[in-house]
Amino acid sequence: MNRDQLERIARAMVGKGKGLLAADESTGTIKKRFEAIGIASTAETRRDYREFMFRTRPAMDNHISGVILYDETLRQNGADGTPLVRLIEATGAIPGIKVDLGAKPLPGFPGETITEGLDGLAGRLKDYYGLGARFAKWRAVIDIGNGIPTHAAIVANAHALARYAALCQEADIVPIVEPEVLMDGDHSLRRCYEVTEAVLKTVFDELYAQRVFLEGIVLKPNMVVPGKKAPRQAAVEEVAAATVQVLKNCVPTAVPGIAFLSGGQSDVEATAHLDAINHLGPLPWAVTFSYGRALQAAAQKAWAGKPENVPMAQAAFAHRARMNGLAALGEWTPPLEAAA
Ligand code: 5MM
Repeated sequence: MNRDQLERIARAMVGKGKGLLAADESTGTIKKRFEAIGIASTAETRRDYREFMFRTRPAMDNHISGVILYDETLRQNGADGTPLVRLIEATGAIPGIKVDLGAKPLPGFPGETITEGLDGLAGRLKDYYGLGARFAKWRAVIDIGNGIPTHAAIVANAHALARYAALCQEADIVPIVEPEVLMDGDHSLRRCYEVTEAVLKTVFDELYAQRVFLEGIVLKPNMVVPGKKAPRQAAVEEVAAATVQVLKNCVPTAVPGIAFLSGGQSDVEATAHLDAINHLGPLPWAVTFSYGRALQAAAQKAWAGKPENVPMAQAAFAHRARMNGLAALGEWTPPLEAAA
């Protein structure tokens, strides 16, 4: 394990005013996203879509520190034959790879899942390093509902995250540790806080037990928000305060950075929350974004699968990248959205 390299890459992933583009939708997920804009999901349309994002400059250079890819994309060439990984590297961003094989039903625990993918992972990581990946991602999914999450599901998922992280570091790949507490349902902000706290504490216990080098990871958590169907939604400042409090209670300062998922928040909400969190500093870690939907939704809509729409779609992507880059610095303001 090369600790210096791991720490250097982890720090670069959360570098000042930059964040991660989560473009690692599995084939099933991207199909759903494409259906919503009325286009077929083929290897070629997936390639065209991702290629125009990676070619969006200077937004990629200025605001994106790394890109999380799906296996297919890591191996794909652009329309002119240039490997997509090289396009990403040319912007100064670091290529990364999603290595989990998805959340599957947890036997004996109805409504709960366990993320799979540990079998053979050491070999896959070696191949991914050879293909240019310098960080990886594994997402555990914790749902809030009647009687869930159970302690058993939290422990099983945290243990898998820690085993994955240890395997990544052995391969000189920085693990993004992503325990996502979903914002589906009607639970309160308080309930999200309690579950997030239990999950993060268990995750760090397991990382410690598996001897994971904390300086060489990036944490990708949810923010503390009420469920989407909760009767009372929270103010931006409430979300920021609760999120910072739970992180301060659970995340060791050895961790260089925290890069949030957007989890179904609207584009502007995700930006406003990140900005408000960064107003509560100084924080002991760099705090930025690792957004999928909140960075891509506007660009997907503008593109709609039509080559003539690419410049408009690139402008939409560049705008969200810039807004979130500013939020990572605590320098975003609502009027900047209108100035788009
Ligand atoms: C981009 O979506 C990622 C992959 O999802 P699937 O494995 O379900 O296809 C997802 O893990 C994503 O990286 C995170 O949830 C963050 O994305 P959001 O949209 O929540 O910011």
